[in-house]
Amino acid sequence: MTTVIPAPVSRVDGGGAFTLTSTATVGGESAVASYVGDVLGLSTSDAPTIEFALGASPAPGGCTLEITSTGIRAEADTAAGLFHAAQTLRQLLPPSQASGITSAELPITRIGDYPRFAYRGAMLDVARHFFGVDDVKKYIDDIALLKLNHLHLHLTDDQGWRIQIDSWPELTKAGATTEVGGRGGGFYTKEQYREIVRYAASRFITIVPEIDLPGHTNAASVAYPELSDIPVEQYEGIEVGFSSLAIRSDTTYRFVDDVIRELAELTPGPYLHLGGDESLSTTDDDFRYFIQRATAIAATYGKTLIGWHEMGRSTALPAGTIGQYWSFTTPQEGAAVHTLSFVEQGGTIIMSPADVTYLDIKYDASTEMGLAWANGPTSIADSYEWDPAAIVPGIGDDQLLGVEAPLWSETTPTIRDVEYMVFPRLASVAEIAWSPAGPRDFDEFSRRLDRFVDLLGALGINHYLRISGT
Ligand code: TNX
Repeated sequence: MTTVIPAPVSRVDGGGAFTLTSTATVGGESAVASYVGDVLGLSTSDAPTIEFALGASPAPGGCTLEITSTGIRAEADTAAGLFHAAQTLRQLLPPSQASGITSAELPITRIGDYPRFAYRGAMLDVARHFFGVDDVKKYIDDIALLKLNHLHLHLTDDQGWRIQIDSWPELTKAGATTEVGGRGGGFYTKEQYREIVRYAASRFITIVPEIDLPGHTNAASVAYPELSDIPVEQYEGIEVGFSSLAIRSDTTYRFVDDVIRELAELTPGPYLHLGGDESLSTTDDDFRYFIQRATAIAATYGKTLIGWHEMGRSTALPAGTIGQYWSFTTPQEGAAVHTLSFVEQGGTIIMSPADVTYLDIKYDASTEMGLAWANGPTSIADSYEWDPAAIVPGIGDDQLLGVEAPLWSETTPTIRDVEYMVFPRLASVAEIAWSPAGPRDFDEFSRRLDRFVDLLGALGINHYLRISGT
């Protein structure tokens, strides 16, 4: 019996229990030991009860967690692996002990674990509604529980531009004061953005920034009308696909160059996301011209580029550009071909099928927030019963970098609203990203989910109601 999400690769229980008390100590790898000490309210020591030891991993990115009658020992070849073992430990504790140990019984057990995919992500849309630094930090803490290791920030869209760019200062003036529903918007200064990146790194999470181009650019054109061929106005609605840049203007490429250069400087991680989705007001010729020119500029800043799958319409992508698939578990027109195009150009794929991973889709017809377009509603069972390697013929585990669950924020003005739509559904996607390939037993999963929901409650993470039991 395992209570952990994502399900570990192997678990062997020894029978009996180990009791952890408030006098227990934590030690070993210092970043992880002090994190666990903070979370569980325990002090650190050189002869600890809970030891995080750098050593061997069962497989890349993996860890071992052993609970014996005398103590707890995690071993991994990276600090990230130890951090993920710490998340397993947090989930094994009774939820009442999750933010401070008084006395907790733990099963004697040995868990050997490693991820199926290297990239396990969540996306937060901070453009349709803006979320401040503290909200994003809370979200980072939330998703770390599930061993996710990437947070994609959708930083720009028609409704707002959210990141300071020194060479184009109007972007965060006229371009940032709007959001859906008209509550005022906002943006991150460079220092605030760096703080988010640092905080994420302390949770072994890489920030993946997205500047969505050439569609989804109304806010940029409000700030700099010369970026658009047509006059634009501030926009606080939720339609998609109406905006585009001035594709044949050199000013547009000076803008792309400046923005990407400044963003690359803020980004220690390997990836920059350039969007490319739903450019419905850009002709096919213009789209290919733009993608070729913009990605060539972006590639000069030394990062691996990511694009939504439509970017695969271009056959001139920089080598290794990653495609993010957002069509359905049964691909819609063109989606499979565009996705395969990235692989043909030396890239890999991140799977975000909208009908199972979009966290802004309603859970059921009675969910007050959320959209319903992607074959919605999307129940927790729907989000659990699919396989990323069985969607696009020719895209199997070897072509997949990983899996990501996006939260688009048109209907979620606050981070509590975001949490409600995300939890517990993100647990399904996290298990698909981490645990070995199916078959998946939803009844068994939902028993683990009950306990996970109790943990969410204990940690003050807002969530949709439990789905089984009482
Ligand atoms: C589609 S799928 C979008 C977003 C919307 C979302 C709403 C994709 C890459 N783009 O612009 O916010 O649907 O669910």
